[in-house]
Amino acid sequence: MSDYSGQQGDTLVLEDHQTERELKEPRRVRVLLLNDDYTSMEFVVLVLMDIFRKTSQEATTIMLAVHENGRGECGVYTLEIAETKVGQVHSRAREHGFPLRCVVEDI
Ligand code: TYC
Repeated sequence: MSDYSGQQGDTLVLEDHQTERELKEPRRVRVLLLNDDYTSMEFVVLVLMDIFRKTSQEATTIMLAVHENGRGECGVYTLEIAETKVGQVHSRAREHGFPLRCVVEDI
């Protein structure tokens, strides 16, 4: 939260609780998929293709990495887009009765 506190010539004056960087560039975060024992591999590949716009090959590689390592990166997005994608993954998984989890992580 920050207040825009004025303009002095061409200089934008900020309250000290918001940095200039935050005003210029939205916060970017990493979206991770987490492994579990119940979600089917086929479903994870479809999620990666539909929600994260991966090709079939990319999706398969990411799914296998998550299966092996416990977690894996789906992409880097603005916080708002990342949170939307996490919600889409969880809705889709629950519709199909899978416990698939997806989280946002600071870069
Ligand atoms: N471990 C799952 C299985 O063996 C597959 C899986 C991969 C599940 C990635 C979740 O994010 C995941 N069916």
